[in-house]
Parts: sequence; structure tokens; C-alpha cells
Amino acid sequence: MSLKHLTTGSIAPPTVPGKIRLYSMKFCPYAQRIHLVLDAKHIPHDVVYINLTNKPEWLLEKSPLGKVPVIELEEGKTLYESLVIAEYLDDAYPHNKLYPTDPLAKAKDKLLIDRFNSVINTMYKLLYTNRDVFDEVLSELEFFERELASKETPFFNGNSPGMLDFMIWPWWERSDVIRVLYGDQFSIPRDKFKRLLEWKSAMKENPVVQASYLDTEVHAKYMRSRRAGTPQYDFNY
Ligand SMILES: N[C@@H](CCC(=O)N[C@@H](CS)C(=O)NCC(=O)O)C(=O)O
Repeated sequence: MSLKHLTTGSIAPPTVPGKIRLYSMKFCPYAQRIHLVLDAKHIPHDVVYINLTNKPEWLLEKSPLGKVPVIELEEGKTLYESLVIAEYLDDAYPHNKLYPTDPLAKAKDKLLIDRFNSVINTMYKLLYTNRDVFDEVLSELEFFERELASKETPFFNGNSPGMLDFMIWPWWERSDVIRVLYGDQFSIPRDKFKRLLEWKSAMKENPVVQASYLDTEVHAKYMRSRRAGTPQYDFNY
């Protein structure tokens, strides 16, 4: 396992028989989705971290869009796009199913994951281009607050986290960065988002989440470097 993010000029480390290889970047929320699935299902794997500013030449052979996450199942056999990878892993390793086994419940969870894209896009705008859209993020979250309230369980999946919980978690882990960067008025109000904030605390305690969890300060440090146009991938924390 290489902890340093590999750059241009590096050599692709050979895959290890019996282990899935995940190409990741320490601060990428999409890659974190796959860390969560691999950890939740205890799938043997190793991780190679990629410097996305100075990408290794060989990345394009594994990932046609030059993005992470990518998984390599055996030498040269790869799969990309976080949601496609997550579903593949859930199907190929059927123990401890993360998606509901009921097809309708699964389809509904996929709709919610899709709907969360609007939160992701607005959060991205808020962090990188326009801090005026905080209210827009909150109004998009109201839908998820109502959904969770209607379920009457601590997690979207029930009494333990499932695919929907894990697929939206990486952006929740980063949600306090907005407050750190812009001030306390950018906090998610507890009176309007009681259930989601309880969910967030319960997720943070979950051992699978803890395995890839990084503190708000660490995420903020990365985001500051990225906002300055020089993303730092290898700093100590
Ligand atoms: N839709 C993709 C998004 C992945 C993505 O945007 N990854 C970013 C890092 S967080 C990336 O690799 N960026 C490099 C680039 O765009 O050149 C997925 O769900 O996997």
C-alpha cells in the first residue's frame, strides 16, 4: 500500500493476487464512497493514492476519464465511477448486502442518491465559487430531513447504515468545513435538521465510517490548498 500520492513518472505498482486494488485520493469524497463499501463488506483490498494535479501517465490506462475512484480486479481489468463500482461490489460480494434486497426499496434508494447530487453540486459552488448559496444547500437538505423522519430509524437503511447512508456520508463529513472557512452563521441549524444531525452523529460513531474518517480541520486544510490553486495531497496530520 502506497501512502504517498503517486505522480507523473511513477511506475504502476503491480496488483496483489486475491486483493482488489483501489486507486484513490485521500481527500476525494467519491473515492471515500468506495473505501466505505470495501470496509463495510470486509473485502480484501489495497489502496494506491494518486496525485490528481500531476497524474501518473498510466492512470488513463486504468481510468479512461483520468479520475478516481477506480478499482482493478486483476491486472488490467478495471471499473470506474463510484456508484457503478459500489453496486458492482455489493452484487459481486453478496454477504452483508448494503443495498436493500427488495428491488423497489433499492430503486428508491438509488433515486435518493441521485437527488443528493444537487446537494453535492451546490456545496461545491459554496466552497469554491459562491458563498451566497448556503440557503440553497439547506433547502435541498429539507427533503432528506423529511425522508429520514418518515423512516423512524436512526439510519436511512434502518438500524444500521446501508448503501444510501454510505453514498451520501463523505459530504456530511466535510459539511463543517463551510463553518470553519466562512464562520458560525454557516452552521446547519439544529432546530430545522434535528434528524439529519442525529444521523450525522450516529454515522460518525460507526466503525466503518471511522476507518476512513478525517477531521474537519484536515479537510479544511486540503480545501484551503485547493482553493489557492495548489492542492496539497501529502501533508501530515
Ligand atoms: N462521477 C465520478 C466523479 C469522480 C471525481 O470527480 N473524482 C475527482 C476527485 S474527487 C477526480 O478524479 N478528479 C480528477 C480530474 O477531474 O481530473 C464518480 O462518481 O466516481
